[in-house]
Amino acid sequence: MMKLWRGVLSLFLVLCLINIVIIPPITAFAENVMSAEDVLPPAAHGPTPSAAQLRAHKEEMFAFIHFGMNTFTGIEWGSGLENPNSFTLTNEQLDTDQWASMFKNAGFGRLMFVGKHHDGFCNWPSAFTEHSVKNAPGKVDVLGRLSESCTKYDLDMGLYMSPWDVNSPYYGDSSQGESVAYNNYFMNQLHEIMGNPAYGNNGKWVEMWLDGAKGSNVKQDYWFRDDWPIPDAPASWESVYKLYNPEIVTFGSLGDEMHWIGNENGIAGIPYWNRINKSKLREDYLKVPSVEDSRMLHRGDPNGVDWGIGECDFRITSGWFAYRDTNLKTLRALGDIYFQSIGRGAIFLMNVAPGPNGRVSDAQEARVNELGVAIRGTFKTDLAQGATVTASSYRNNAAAFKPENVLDGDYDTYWTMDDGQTTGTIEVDLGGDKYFDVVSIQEYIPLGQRISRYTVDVFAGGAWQPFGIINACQTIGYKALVRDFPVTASKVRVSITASQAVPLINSISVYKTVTAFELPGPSLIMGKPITASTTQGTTNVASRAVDSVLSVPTSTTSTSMSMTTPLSTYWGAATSARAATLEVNAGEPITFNKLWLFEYNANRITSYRIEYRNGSGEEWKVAYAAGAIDGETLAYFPKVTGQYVRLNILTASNTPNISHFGLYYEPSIIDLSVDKTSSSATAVLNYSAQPRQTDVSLIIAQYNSAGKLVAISTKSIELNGNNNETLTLDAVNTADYTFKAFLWDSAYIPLCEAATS
Ligand code: FUL
Repeated sequence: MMKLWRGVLSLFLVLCLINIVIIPPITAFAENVMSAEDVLPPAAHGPTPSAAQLRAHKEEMFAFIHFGMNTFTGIEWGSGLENPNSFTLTNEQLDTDQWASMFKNAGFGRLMFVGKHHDGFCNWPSAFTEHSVKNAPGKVDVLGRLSESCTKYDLDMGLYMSPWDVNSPYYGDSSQGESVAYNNYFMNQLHEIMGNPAYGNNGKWVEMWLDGAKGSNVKQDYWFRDDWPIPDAPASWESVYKLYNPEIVTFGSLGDEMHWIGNENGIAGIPYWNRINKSKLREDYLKVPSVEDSRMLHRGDPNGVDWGIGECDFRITSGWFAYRDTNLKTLRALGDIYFQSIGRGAIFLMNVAPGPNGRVSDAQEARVNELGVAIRGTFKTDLAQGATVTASSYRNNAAAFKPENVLDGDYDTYWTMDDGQTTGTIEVDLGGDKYFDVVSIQEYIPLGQRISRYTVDVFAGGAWQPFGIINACQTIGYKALVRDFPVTASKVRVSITASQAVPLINSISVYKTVTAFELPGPSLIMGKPITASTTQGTTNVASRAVDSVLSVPTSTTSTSMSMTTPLSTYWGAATSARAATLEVNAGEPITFNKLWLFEYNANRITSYRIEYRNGSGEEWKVAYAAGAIDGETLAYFPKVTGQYVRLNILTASNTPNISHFGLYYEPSIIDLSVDKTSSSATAVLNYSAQPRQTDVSLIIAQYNSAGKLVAISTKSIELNGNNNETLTLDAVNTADYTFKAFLWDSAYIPLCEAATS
């Protein structure tokens, strides 16, 4: 909490503001017919994860670090001809503690580090090549230093080694037959790393990451695994890394324990099965990989005979290496990836790229920290705790398989039914209205993945209503995070409608996301008549600014691998314009207190206002005013009502364009007011509707007539019911001073603000 406070305060200053079982009737009298020991668990169905795979599932968040020669030369794929002198890093500069602690604090369990990339330059002093840090001026053993830090912060380590090596003279050299030379070189390097206790977390590695990229027209066989692709090869890479780490898993695109997800956008398919067919992928690899194979990697295979885990890799910026520290993904974009990877039963694998100074840039580090705060904030309070659970039936009425097991926090206890029963419902009574937008469900995969269709409903406003627009409720697997717009409901029901064998569910939880992860809901001005003061051409017309529901569900039937990009259409002003208005007639007065804006090209608009009025001849009133949009802005303000609303873009550094202009009303928001007396000022916060499970900070600040901050007072609050809060600040002087009150959520997103006039 202290940390949060410090964060809030510093950000503030920087910004310069400034068990009761309800047994269903059929089973009500049947408890104890058989004791737990008499009733056997269901037999495993299909493939099951190994212990090492289960460990990977449970870690959920993996980090990637690309750092190497490319960091210094500013390219993505090096030529292998680079001079080691270009690698100017010094031991003093390198801050691997920053890398490791940043990821650990944000909740990552594993860090994948690039030992060597396609250019072959080794991040450790390899005895087998001259193309390594040993010949760079600083002679920094980056791998060694990172290993120390991962050991210190206890972060599991995975080793990325590019099979494709454009520097090595052995690569493609078949003079000894079967490309022996390169395979020996690669294995020597693996011995060098894996056999050295100075490398790895406490000398151990949990994953070997073998990148599938290979240049065209290169002929080089890889002795990947004992049984594949050359079963009678004299040795295999696998035999080396397993020698030192028997539990290690392999990442590859060829039906390995861990596999590529089929894109580099961090997104698993719908449905997504943790089942694949190794033999099919391997067979095709030797021919031409087919679209079918990519689809198998993206969605798994419901009939797959091997357990496989997709890693959804993506970059936090636009490059794998640091040369482009641009297009830093917004917190919301990271949240969407989180829900489309972990929320579909796959792994979130995010790359961060430290710069040539050996540090992750402040901007990237701040974003990783925010991500950690947002995830912790979202999953901190399970609203299903203390709920009562009932199910349509449970296995032989044995307590060992009772519905309450889904709430007990024990991974290895689950609710299941009798063998052969492939449909059924489980209902969680939250004991009163709760406000939430995520239902998390886990299938007990140690006995195999089974469920292929289900629905989630919530009891809201006296009726059952469908819930879950994003995950389309097909598979569950390790975890399904079913999302929808925030709802107030008292019960959650999961109905399994199709399953390959009797379903097993070990957890159901209910959460309210922090603001930064919320789905915005349909905007009040979506599809309404809109006019722009200026438009570029006939395509990027004003209506495109109000045409999207954000994060619309992906089609469940499409065979396309690409994701919908709901923000890909936009309104654009005429090229020379640096100011513009977008005016909407909502048809009737609308009340709104929340704004969501996305620029199509980030960082162009430098100041704007949201204005409203009721009659077309009335003066415009300001609902909200701000500076740069910074790509995306989510803002809350005291509610206003008007039939006409407009986005008034006052200044821009380049042609403004907007891909989403949305206005919303959120009843749980908060009325914030601030009043001053002769010696103090008081901020009063009222929140009278649904509870929001969000840690927030109430802040009151005093400014002198020059706008300089002279006093500040803060209070940490949990918004968890109908309530109000008061915060008083002893004023420095109240004559011509102004006061502002702010409410910020735990990810430092401003929820609302009020000012004395
Ligand atoms: C790709 C490589 O070509 C990229 O440079 C990066 O390493 C990524 C993780 O895998 O195949």
